[in-house]
Amino acid sequence: MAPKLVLSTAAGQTYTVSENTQDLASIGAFTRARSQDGKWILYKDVKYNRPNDDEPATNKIDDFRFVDPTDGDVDFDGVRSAYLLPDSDEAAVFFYDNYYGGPREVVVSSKDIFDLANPDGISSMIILGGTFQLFNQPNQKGLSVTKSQGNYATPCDMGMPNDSVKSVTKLD
Ligand SMILES: [Ca+2]
Repeated sequence: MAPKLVLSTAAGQTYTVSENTQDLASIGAFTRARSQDGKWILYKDVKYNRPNDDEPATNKIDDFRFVDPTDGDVDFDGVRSAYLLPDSDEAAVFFYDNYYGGPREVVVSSKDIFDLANPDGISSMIILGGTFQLFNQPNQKGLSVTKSQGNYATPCDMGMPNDSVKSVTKLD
């Protein structure tokens, strides 16, 4: 089955997305979502809660929510962007803002993840499976922590100071 997220307006109009969509606000005012396949993240603002590229967002815990097929219809007032998590139990997703906001990078092995094009660094992550070691220097060097499958919404949850992760490696 292909990933599918069905969005509804308060008036009952629906719109279906099957891939990452950074601007739903220009399409309609969506207040409800249902995943027919795939695990998605809904955001209250466009571009995964970072409407201005140069400004890291000040996301709060209620500015996003996860939705998967077991949730059924989910009320969420203002679905303005949606992200489909990779269908993998081997990957991790690193986010540049708290609470899974902003630009993101999917990592499946060892990689330097700090990107100079971004004005800041990693602030949250989701490990879909396996164990990853995070380093505060490029090329898997420097201070590190090791984390396994789970959702890490803040730098505190990740065990690394904000914006300090520079490289990662997958351990298993
Ligand atoms: Ca950041």
